[in-house]
Order: sequence, then C-alpha cells, then structure tokens
Amino acid sequence: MIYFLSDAHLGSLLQEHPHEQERRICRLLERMRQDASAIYLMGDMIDFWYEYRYVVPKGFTRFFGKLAELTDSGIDVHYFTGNHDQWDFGYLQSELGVQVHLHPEIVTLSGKRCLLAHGDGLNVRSRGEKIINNIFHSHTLQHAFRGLHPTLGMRFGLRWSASNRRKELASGHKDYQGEQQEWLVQYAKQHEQQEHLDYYIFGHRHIMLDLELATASRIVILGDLMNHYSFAQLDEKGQLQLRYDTELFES
Ligand SMILES: [Mn+2]
Repeated sequence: MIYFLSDAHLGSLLQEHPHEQERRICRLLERMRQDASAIYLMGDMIDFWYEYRYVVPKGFTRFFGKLAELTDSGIDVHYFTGNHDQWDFGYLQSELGVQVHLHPEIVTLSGKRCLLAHGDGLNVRSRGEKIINNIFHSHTLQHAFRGLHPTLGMRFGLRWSASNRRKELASGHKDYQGEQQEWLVQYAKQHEQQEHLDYYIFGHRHIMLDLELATASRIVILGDLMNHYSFAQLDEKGQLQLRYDTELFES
C-alpha cells in the first residue's frame, strides 16, 4: 500500500494540543508501517520550517523519530515541501532519510500515472500567489533570512504562518467552493487538456475532495492532519481511496 498525507502544520501557534496531535499522527504512521511500501508526505507537515546553518527549529521529536524509524525499516518516505516548510537545505534528507521533493512530480505508482504536488503555486487565477512564491524561492532573500538570528527569523515565520491561517479561516474559503472556484480542480482540468493522467493528488487546501474529472481521471485533495486526520491510500491494483484515520484503525 502507498499512503499520502499532508498539512499537519506541526508547531503552529494556533494548535491547542500540539503533543496530542503529534502522537495521533505517529499512531497513524505506525499503523501505516504495517503494510506501507511508500509514504508520501504532501507538504506543510511543519508549520514553519527553516533550516539554519547550525540550528533547526525546536519540536517535532516524536514525528521526526517516527520518520527515521520508517526509513530505517526500509520504507520509502517522500517529503514534498509545502509553502510553510520549503526552506530545507538537506537536513531532512540526511537526518531522517526521507526523499525531499521541492516541486510537483509526475510518477507512475501501482501502474497509475499520478501528479503529486502540495498545491501552492499552481493557482492559475491569482498572480498574487505566484509573486509570493517567487519571493519565497528567491535565493537572495533566503540568504538574507539565513543571516537573521533564529529568534527573529522563527518569530517572524511562526507569526506569518498563524496570520496566514487566520486569514484563510476568516475568508470563507474554508469549505469546498465548487469545481469552478477550486483552482486545483481547474489546474487538473487544464493539465488534462495537455496530457492525460490517472490521478491528481494535492494537499494545501485542507479540504477532503475526491472528484471524477470528465476525462476519467480523478483529483484527490487530502484534507489535513489538524482537523480531518485524513489520508489517501493507493493499493497494488491502482485503486485510490480517501479515508479518515478512524477508518484505518477499524480495519
Ligand atoms: Mn499549504
């Protein structure tokens, strides 16, 4: 079985019970370990990650420990960076043994062609998000940020992240907006016109969506690991299913 999960936003200032959340995610990963051939973390697992030259953000001990345990036991763990945890410069790979992916990828899994992406930066409508994305990827700015004392950098990052989330929650875009308004659906539809794929798998939106596109392909948005505790699984026959963690523990 191949599993996909995203958006834990571990360490978020808005999380009321951080250790409970982390333990729950570890239990989920431990249950997946029983039959996983690969696990894909699809972005924003950490609310604000920035790898300094000699220092990394505190926390995530159980989560990181679990990831190291998974990779040590021979399971492929893929770590797609999201818009909150893209500032990794090799630490996660060397320390945890995960394979880090900085960009969307098209891969064949269980015989199915899949586009895997966190989902940020694919907004075909908003130029604003593209501009922000370019700024965040700018080497000059990354370099400047790296020179800041971590206390300042982390304070800025965590506050930026929390205010981002508050804005999202207040904007009324929290719930599914319908095919026309959901730009990840629009992105998948546009991509289908160029190249047919079986599955489009995204995080980022914090909604659970499993939608058949007209072209006999499907888009799955994974929900999150803050409220939904949802994930997707792809079996050996190529069947993709979106589930809750309570379902996993029942089976
Ligand atoms: Mn995101």
